[in-house]
Amino acid sequence: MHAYRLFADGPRLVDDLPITEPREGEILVKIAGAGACHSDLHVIEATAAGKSFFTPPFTLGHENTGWVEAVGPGVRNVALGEAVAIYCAWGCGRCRACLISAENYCERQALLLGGGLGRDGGMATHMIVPAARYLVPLGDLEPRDAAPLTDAGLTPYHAVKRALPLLAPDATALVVGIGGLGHMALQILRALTSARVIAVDLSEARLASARELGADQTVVADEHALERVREITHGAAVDVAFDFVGAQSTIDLARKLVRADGEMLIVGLGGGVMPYAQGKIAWGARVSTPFYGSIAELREVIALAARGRLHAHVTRFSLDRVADAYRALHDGTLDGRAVITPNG
Ligand code: NAD
Ligand code: 9ON
Ligand code: ZN
Ligand code: ZN
Repeated sequence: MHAYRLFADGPRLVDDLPITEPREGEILVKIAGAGACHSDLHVIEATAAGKSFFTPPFTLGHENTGWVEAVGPGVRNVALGEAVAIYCAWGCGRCRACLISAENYCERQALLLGGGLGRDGGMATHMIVPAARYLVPLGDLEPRDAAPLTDAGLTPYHAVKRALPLLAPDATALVVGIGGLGHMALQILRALTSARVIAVDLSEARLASARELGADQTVVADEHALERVREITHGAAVDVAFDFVGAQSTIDLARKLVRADGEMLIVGLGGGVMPYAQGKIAWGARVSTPFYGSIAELREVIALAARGRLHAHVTRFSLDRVADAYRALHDGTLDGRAVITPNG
C-alpha cells in the first residue's frame, strides 16, 4: 500500500508497505481521514535533529478515522464496515491511569505511543489498531471530516473540561492560537460555557474565523496584545488562559494575563519555557499541561459533533499531497485542519 512515512532523514511517500493481517486482538482499519497536526511538524523537526521521542521509521497520522476492514483472532463485538474514530494515546492498559480511562496519562510513559507517533498511523490506505477499546463508533458522522475530532477536538475538550469550574458566565477565557486545536476550542467553549472568550492569533484570517466561531473579541498577537486584552477587560485579569501555541511569547502573554487563583493551560508544544518565581504569575494561579484526552472524552466529543455543536473546518488532501498539507500547516495558510483522505 501507499503510506507517508517518517524516516530518520525525513518523511516521504512509499508505495511498497505491505498491508498486514490483524493479529490476536488487533483490528485492520481502512482509513477515511488522517489529520495533519502541528505536532507532526515538531516530530519531523526533532527527528531531523536526532532528538525525537519516537523512533523512525513509522507512518505519520495520529488523528484518524476509518472503516473496520478485518479483525484478528479474539476480537468480538466489532462490526465489519463500521465507521470508527481511532483513539491515539495507546497506554499499557493496566496501570491506574489506564484503568480509570485516563490512558493519555499512562504511568508507563515509555509505552505511551500511538499510531502516527512512533507506531504506524493513518497516512496510508490501512492501519492496524492494537485493541478494540481504541475504536469509538462515529455513527452518522462523515468519517473523513470527523478525523480532527480525535485530536484537534479531543485535546481542547479535555483542557476545557479541566477548567470548567472556573468558566462561569461572568468569567473570561483567553484562547491563544486559533489553528487546528484552537478553532475547535472556541466551539467547545461556546457549547459548554457562557464565558466571555477573547481569541488571539497572528493571522487576521484566523481571527475572522474565530469571530464566526463565537469568540467575543479578537486580538492580534503583536507587541500590543497584552495591553489590548487589558483594554477589553477594563484592566481585569482573565480567569482561564488556554495556550494552543506554547511559544515563549504566548506563554508570557498568558501568564501575565491570568488572574490570582485562575488557571493557565499550556497545550501547545512550541518550545517556550514557563518560568516560576514570585511575580511571574499571579498568586494561587494553577498552571497545567493537559495532554490529549481520554477515551470517555472522545465519546463525548463525538456526541457533541453528532448534536451539531462541533464541526472541524477541513481541507482535504490526497495521499500524494501530504507534503503540500504540511507546507500549508507550516505556513499558517490553512483554515482549521488539513485531512489526508488516502482512499479518496
Ligand atoms: P496549527 O498550526 O493548526 O495552529 C497554530 C495556530 O497558532 C495558528 O493559527 C497560528 O497562526 C497561531 N500562532 C502561531 N504562533 C503564534 C503566536 N506567537 N501567537 C499567537 N498565535 C500564534 O497547530 P495545531 O495543530 O492546532 O497545534 C497547536 C499546538 O498544540 C502545537 O504545538 C501542537 O504540537 C500542540 N498539540 C498538543 C497536544 C497536547 O496533547 N498537549 C495535542 C495536539 C497538539
Ligand atoms: O496529539 C498530539 O499532537 C500530541 C499528543 C503529540 C505529543 C508529542 O509528543 O508529539
Ligand atoms: Zn496531534
Ligand atoms: Zn498505563
